[in-house]
Amino acid sequence: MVGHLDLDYFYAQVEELEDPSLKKLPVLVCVYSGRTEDSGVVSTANYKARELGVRSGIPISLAKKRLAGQEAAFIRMDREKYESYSNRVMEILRESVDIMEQTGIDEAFFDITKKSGGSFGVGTTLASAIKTKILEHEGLTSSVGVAPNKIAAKLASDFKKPDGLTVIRPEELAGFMGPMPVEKLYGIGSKTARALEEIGVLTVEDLAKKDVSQLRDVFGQKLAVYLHNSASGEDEEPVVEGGEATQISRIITLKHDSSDANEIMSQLTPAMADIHKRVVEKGLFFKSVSVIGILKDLTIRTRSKTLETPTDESSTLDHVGLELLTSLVGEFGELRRVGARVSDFQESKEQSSLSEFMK
Ligand code: DCP
Ligand code: MG
Ligand code: MG
Repeated sequence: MVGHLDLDYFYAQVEELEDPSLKKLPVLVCVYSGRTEDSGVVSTANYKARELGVRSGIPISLAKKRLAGQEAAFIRMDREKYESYSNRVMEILRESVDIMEQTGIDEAFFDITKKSGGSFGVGTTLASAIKTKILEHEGLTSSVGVAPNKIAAKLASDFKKPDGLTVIRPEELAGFMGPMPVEKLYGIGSKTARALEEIGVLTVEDLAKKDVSQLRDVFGQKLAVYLHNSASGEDEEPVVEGGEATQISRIITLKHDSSDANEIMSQLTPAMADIHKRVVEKGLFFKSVSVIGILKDLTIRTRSKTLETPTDESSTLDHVGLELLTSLVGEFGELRRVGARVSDFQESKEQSSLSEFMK
């Protein structure tokens, strides 16, 4: 049983959360390129803005045109802020499921086959509890799909947005996927969609009716098999722990609840060494360090620090870790569980400002 979770209008929702007065307005989170006052693109927009024709990827100048005469909020993108919300959300998800694979800043696949015991009823309850936990702890709404495989789970999370929960049982798979336009299938871009249209394929059902030999001439064997299988709801792709590394973290349960930073640190050190090993294996340099504390009432508290320059040194991880941990227990007292996380990766110490901007 596979789930897919995607946060709703993510960057804009974070901005609304931090300033609720924005909720009544169209909100646009923008990446300003700095050339002229309006040059740059809209990174995302809240649903009010979308109703007025503003969406991710359009130029800010076009968005201004579409919103002419309206009061609207144009906000500069603050990726670090969204990343810290994202990390906490992903931590909640990771703790609630069997396996979790993050695939973007606001989305992840998860496997709950064991946790649900294979029952879609239990799966529905689990998915709903995850949504509630994210809302209660981070104030964010998300949309979740649960299905027998990844392709269908992703379609399901997208099916009802915002704040949706769509569960597709195996016997509902064909009926759910069939009427969807083929572009909705993962990996089918506009070019493939056009080629499919030329052979009379518009919907997933049309595609499922073609057999591999009919598709092979146009797409080659490999893509033909993929297209046929995904349209038929056959997808055995497993959910793989980790996924795109936007962060590396470990959480441990303390031998007993403690507010003594040095004592907690001695238990956290092996987990930090493991994080460091994974960083070095992947050839990454991190710019942010966080310490996560889970209190006795199971609330999660985090302290993060952004470094001046990216590093892969374990000594930095250790001393920043201790500093953050000291501040965390100073404010919240006894911890039950504790974790560390590095994030904001760069592949080398000196990354050009251009590639930084493109990121
Ligand atoms: N994003 C971006 N540029 C894009 C698309 C997305 O910068 N062209 C960023 C901003 C989004 C975030 O990634 O908030 C997540 O992307 P989604 O596609 O999940 O879009 P949203 O979360 O904004 O909206 P939705 O409610 O449709 O998920
Ligand atoms: Mg989203
Ligand atoms: Mg997304």
